[in-house]
Amino acid sequence: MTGGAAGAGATMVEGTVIATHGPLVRVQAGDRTLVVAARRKLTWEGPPPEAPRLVVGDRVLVRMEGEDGVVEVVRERRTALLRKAPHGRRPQVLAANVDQALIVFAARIPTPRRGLLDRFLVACHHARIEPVIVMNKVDQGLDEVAGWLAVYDRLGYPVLLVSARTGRGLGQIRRRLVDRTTLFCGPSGAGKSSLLNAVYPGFRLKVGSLSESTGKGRHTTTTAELMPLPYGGFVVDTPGLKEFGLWNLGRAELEEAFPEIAELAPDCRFPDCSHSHEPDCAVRAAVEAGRIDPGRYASYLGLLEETG
Ligand SMILES: Nc1nc2c(ncn2[C@@H]2O[C@H](COP(=O)(O)OP(=O)(O)O)[C@@H](O)[C@H]2O)c(=O)[nH]1
Ligand SMILES: [Mg+2]
Ligand SMILES: [Zn+2]
Repeated sequence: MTGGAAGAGATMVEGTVIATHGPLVRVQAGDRTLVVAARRKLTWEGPPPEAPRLVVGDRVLVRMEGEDGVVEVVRERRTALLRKAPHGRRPQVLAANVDQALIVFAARIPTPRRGLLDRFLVACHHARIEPVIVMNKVDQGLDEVAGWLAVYDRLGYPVLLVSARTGRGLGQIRRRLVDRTTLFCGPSGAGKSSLLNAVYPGFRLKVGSLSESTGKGRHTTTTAELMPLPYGGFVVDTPGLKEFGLWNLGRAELEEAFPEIAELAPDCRFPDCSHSHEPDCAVRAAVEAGRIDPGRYASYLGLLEETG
């Protein structure tokens, strides 16, 4: 680029933020990966975001002059995955524009926990991210989870039965990843890294490291990274599930995230029934009659205590 008037020779490039490093961000624009600065006063399209800081997944416009680029404009976020910061009063955005979450559990080891699954389904609902339940390690047998998988199937959640070890179901995962931004989440040891490596060996993620499975070790980063897929789309592997969501969760939103409860709520005696102790509660009646799964109801009651 030759000199001239300010701005001459500049081009605008659109891309996706795949990592942030302090003042620098890495942006994927087609086949190109750019490392650029972010302008201090960014222009945010759409309504002001809850946390106006660039995060992975943000769609941005970069002004390029030769090799140098500056992020100037951020597109409106379609979705924002929020988490409660450990001591903060403000939410942290973990990733923007995530389309779907693959919630990965192991069929037997480590023991899948209903409470975690339901918590994550609520977080997805809250963030308007489509959840997909992935039961990995089906080579270990399905005896322990068959019952509750049926519950989620009946509620309309997609449930995939897969095995990173035998390759079962990997085609279904691969098809779901194309051209979308997908978050992999689930407890440590469930096989997230194994599944990612199996669907795209180019990731070469470390599998089953002790520090990761014991939690506290080296894996203390809270910033996610987006990994571009060769067939279009991005995936993001995340640290533990407990880090997530339930920011500013109100009682009405909690109820909405449990379709089988929301459906019966109008039949309760009190319009503001919490379905925990009130008389003439249609939800409790349905639990007692076996029409609402007791595990789901237990998850609801647990989360009810976290609502503000
Ligand atoms: N039997 C079996 N083991 C698996 C499968 N997928 C992963 N594993 C094992 O489970 C352990 C944890 O896997 P990893 O991918 O690190 O889990 P992550 O913590 O969720 O990323 C490793 O020892 C893997 O070899 C599977 O489909 N079947
Ligand atoms: Mg992992
Ligand atoms: Zn009720």
